[in-house]
Amino acid sequence: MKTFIKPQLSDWSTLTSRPTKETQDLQKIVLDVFEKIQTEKDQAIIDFTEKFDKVRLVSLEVSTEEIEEAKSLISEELKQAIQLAASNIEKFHALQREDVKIIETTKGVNCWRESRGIENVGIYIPGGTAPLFSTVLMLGIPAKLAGCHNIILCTPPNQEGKIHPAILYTANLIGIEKIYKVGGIQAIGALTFGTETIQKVDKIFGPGNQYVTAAKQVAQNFGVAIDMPAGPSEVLVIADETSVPKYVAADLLSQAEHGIDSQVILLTNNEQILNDTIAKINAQLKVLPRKELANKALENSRGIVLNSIEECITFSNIYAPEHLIIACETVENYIEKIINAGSVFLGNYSCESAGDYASGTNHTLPTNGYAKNYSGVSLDSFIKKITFQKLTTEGIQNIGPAIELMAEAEELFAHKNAVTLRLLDLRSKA
Ligand code: HSO
Ligand code: ZN
Repeated sequence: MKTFIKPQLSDWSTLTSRPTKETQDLQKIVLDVFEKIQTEKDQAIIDFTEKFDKVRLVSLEVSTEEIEEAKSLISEELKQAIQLAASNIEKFHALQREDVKIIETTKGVNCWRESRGIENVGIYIPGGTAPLFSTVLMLGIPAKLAGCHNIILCTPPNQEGKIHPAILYTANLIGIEKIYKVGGIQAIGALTFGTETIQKVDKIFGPGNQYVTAAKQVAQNFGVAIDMPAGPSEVLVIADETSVPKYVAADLLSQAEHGIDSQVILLTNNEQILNDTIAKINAQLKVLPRKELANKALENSRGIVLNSIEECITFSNIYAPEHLIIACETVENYIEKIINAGSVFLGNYSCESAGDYASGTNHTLPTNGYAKNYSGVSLDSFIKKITFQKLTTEGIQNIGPAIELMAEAEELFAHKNAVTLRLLDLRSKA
């Protein structure tokens, strides 16, 4: 971790920047895979899975026997932990439902909005170094609550053609019935165009590597929506003399262990806290199984001493972190000053892991500065809101003349006529 003591304001733009990464232009690769999927469908999926995942599948769909086997492979303790997390995530997201509110904008003119679940949604769960079954909860539970009709889960198989049992157990627990063994670009292609087995969807959710990210971007050109632009995971911790350095170190490392491109930032008004935290990071790092990954991530990371906690918040608002931890005992004064952050953790006991797994909030959050203009995944991500209106005779009489005038001024006479014809009828009836 690079350290900076009271840097000049002129250095802030560099200090709040993300590490620049050479991103390969993957568009061409994605388009080639997509084209083959459009013409050869399931066969293309099976061939790409053999090429990229090194396994020739007989069936793309996960069978009930495989689900049953997965259930038998998960310990009772882990099942209960997943159930606790699921229950909290459900409680938090169920609260996001909104009542229909009807407003009579003018006498006889009633307007309201109603929510409808997006009919077909795709959930992508990466395989690879960590089987993120917690993400199944974070995406599947709001999708279910929103009333999405078809929830399609895609996740890559290992070389034995299997899916991690915790992913299958979790998906089954929350009632996801359509699970397919497909990952990478080919998964996003299948969800975008549909195949004989895998249904086309309207919106694709979930994290993934650079291929998945590129494929989700391209999928948008084919009429599919995506959850949000993706980038490496990040945390910014603000600490003062009331913080506990070993907790701060553990929180920074929990984000650093996600991958070599993760970024962690420590801001403090106290140089001693910075030094103590770095010492704790070094000690804790030694025994982490993913220490190589975490160490690489720390090379991109910064520990910065600023003049005050207020200044730390200002810095954080410019950086717009995915996760913001304010590890100070008195945090209430700072809450309203937070403008840009994906999810905020307050005090010494609110570790990011709580939100990653089990407190109830969603862990699919905007990275890479997108917390300035995007929210994390919520129930809203899985619904559309449709506006309704009903005008009575009194309603059209009340606002009709204004509409006629406006339509005429825009030189749209058919618009004007739609009102005039009705008003004439009403006048003749009167
Ligand atoms: N911190 C990750 C989510 C996660 N952590 C899943 C553990 N499992 C991105 O917000
Ligand atoms: Zn995490």
